[in-house]
Amino acid sequence: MLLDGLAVIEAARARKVFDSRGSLTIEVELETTGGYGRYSAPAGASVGVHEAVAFPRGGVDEALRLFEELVAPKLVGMDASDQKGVDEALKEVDGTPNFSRIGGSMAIACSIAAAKAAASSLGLPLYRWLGGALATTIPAPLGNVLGGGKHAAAKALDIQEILVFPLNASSAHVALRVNAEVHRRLPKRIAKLDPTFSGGKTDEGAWVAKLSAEQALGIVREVCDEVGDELGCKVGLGIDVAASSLWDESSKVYRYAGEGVNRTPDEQLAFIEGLVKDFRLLYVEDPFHEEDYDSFAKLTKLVKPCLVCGDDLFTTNVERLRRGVELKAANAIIIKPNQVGTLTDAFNTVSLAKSNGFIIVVSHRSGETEDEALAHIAVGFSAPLIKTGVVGGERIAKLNELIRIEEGLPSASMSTLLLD
Ligand code: 2PG
Ligand code: MG
Repeated sequence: MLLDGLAVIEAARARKVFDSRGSLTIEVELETTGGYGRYSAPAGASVGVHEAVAFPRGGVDEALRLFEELVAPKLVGMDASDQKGVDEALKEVDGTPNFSRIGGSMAIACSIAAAKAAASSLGLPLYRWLGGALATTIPAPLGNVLGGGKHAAAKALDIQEILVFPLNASSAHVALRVNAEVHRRLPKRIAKLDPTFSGGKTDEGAWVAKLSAEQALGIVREVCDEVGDELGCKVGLGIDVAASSLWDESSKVYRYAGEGVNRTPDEQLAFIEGLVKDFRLLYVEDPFHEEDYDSFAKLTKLVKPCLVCGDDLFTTNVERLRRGVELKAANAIIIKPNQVGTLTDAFNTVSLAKSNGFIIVVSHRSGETEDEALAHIAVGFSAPLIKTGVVGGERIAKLNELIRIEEGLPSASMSTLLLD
């Protein structure tokens, strides 16, 4: 939809800002005739090899130089409401298959800033601009409460994230409260099992403790059941193994350094299947490394109705998802717009996922900015789940936005899932 000249980009600016890890990132702002949009790019730590390259050689400074030289002149004069056109222009300027010239961070900052500028030009909230009348579902928050892997500074849990999510919350407010309560009650339980626990947190605000996977899942399961009973809401439990970070390609084993255990792919399959059964897991992300579609398929078949979700496996990439659909390698997919660099590409992947019955999980990165747009993207894409942590300003920015979106949307209903 073109907005009668209201969304013509009149000025484009980019600058260096900081993310939640204190690392440099790119922020872009676009001024249109009748509106304005700004977005700053997040960054991963456990990065999939098939993701868009975050920055060109030469880093943030080179990205900024290319913005001035190539990107801004191309964007100025375009219509921000022509999202496809803007995203194609970014690809054209870049000229590589993975944004290695201008950087995926620059690309996604421009792409989402354009969507925000278009929404603002038309006087619409971003979720409405992206999703139209269909955008009525508030996603359930999937939040990381206990973690380790590449998100912890010290040796901790080998599995990157233990995640909780409300299954039948009556409102966004209740949903957020459920996750916050689980997070709040964990330290006491952790301290009983790990005397060295001193309240440390991962990059995403999850507690860091020296526990085995079974110990960690045991206490989180207990707390989920307790909080669920008190707040009248069933609480689902899940994990993000981020198994590519554990995989040792030369010896073909998963190395659990914290536990001092190595697992072959078959042992890994049996281990994860056991965790799903023992702890009633309803969500398992990246249980195998990013090339092992076959093991993903075996697990998906074995643990139904548990969601088996591909993050590094798919990297929000439509071709990798197509292969996953053919091989029945998963039944859920993480959608991280910065993995592909444009909203259009993320949307194309979402469409393929939905038409094949995959659950989409719109997700933050471990290095985040204070931007709230992810909440709008999740609602706009009608995602049943949004993965964006539980605590910390950059996580809360998205979570609180869900409360505001719900308030402004009389037809809103909270997503409920996996109740049968
Ligand atoms: C993940 C993410 C977010 P990162 O693996 O799902 O939790 O981590 O941004 O480091 O890839
Ligand atoms: Mg992941």
